[in-house]
Amino acid sequence: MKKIIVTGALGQIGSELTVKLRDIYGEDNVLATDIRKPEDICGPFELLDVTDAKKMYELSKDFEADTMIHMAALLSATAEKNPLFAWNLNMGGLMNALEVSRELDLQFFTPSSIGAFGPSTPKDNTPQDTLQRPTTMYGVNKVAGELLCDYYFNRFGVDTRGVRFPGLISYATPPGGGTTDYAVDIYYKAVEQGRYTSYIAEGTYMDMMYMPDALQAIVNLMEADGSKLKHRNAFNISAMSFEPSQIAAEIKKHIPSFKMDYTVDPVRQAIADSWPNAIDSSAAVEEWGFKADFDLEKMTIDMLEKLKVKLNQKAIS
Ligand code: AKB
Repeated sequence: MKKIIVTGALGQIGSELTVKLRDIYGEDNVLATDIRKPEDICGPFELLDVTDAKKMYELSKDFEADTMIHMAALLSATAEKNPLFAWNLNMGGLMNALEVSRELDLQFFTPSSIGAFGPSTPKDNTPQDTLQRPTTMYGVNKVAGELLCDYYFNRFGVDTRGVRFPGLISYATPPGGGTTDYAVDIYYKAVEQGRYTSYIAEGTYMDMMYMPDALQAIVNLMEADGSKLKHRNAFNISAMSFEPSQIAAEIKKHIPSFKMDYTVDPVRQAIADSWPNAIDSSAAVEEWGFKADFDLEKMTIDMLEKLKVKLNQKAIS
C-alpha cells in the first residue's frame, strides 16, 4: 500500500483508519472520500458517492492509487429499515469499487461482518468455513460481497482481501445504525449520566473488538504475503465475546454507582439473536498472524479514560 483511496472515510472505521494510514504511509498518500464534507479538512479529501462509478474511477486514476479501501456501507439496523436502499448502496458501491480496482489494478480491502452468519450457523466457536444463511439484508449483502470479492480474485486476479468484523468499539467516532452499537453507547452514557438502558437483552453474547485492534488488523492483512492467504475475503476475527451485563459489570468496577436496565428493541434483538455468540479466529491467526491486544478489561479502562477527556467531564463514580 503506497497510494490509498478510502471510501466512507468519515464513517466509524474510516475516520480513524484514514488517520492511521496517513501516519504510516504519509498524509499525501491517502485520499479520503465520503458523500459529505468533513468539518475540518486536513489531508487530501474529495466528495464521492460510491454509486457514482465514473467519479470513483476518475478520482482513483487521478490520484494514481494502488490500493482501494472500500468502507462505505449501511450497517445492519439501518439496512433493515430500508432494504432496497441498502442493496443499492452496499452492493452497487462494492461492484463499482471492485470494477475500478480491476481496471486500475488496485489492491482491494472491504470488510465483511459477523452479520454474514445466520441462525443456522453454529453459534459457538463459529468455524471459518460454515453455513451462511443470514436473515438480514445486511447479511445478504455481506455474503454476496464475500463471494464477489473471491470472484474478482479468482476470475480477474484482483488482490482482494477482507475480514469479518465483530462489533467495533471506539471513543473517537460514534457508529451509526449497527446492532452492536449498544456496546459503544453504554460507555458514553456511563460517563455522562451514570446509567444506561440497553436495547439488547441480558444474556445475548456477541463478538466485539476495540478499534485500535481493528485498524491494525486491516494494515496487517493488507501487508501480509498474499501467497499464504487461503481465505482472502472473509477472515473471522474477534477479540472478545460478552453480553450486556458483563460489560456493565466491568464499567461498575470504575463507576460503582453505574446502573443498567433493559428496554429491548425487537428489531435489533432479532438481528443479534441470529448472529454467533463467539467466532473462531484461528484461520486469521494461522494465515497472517492476527492478534488483538485489548480484552474487555483493558478496553474498558481505555474507553472510560478517553471519554472522560473527550466529554470534558469527571466520570460519575
Ligand atoms: C453492526 O452491528 O451492524 C455492525 C456489524 C457487526 O457488522 N457493527
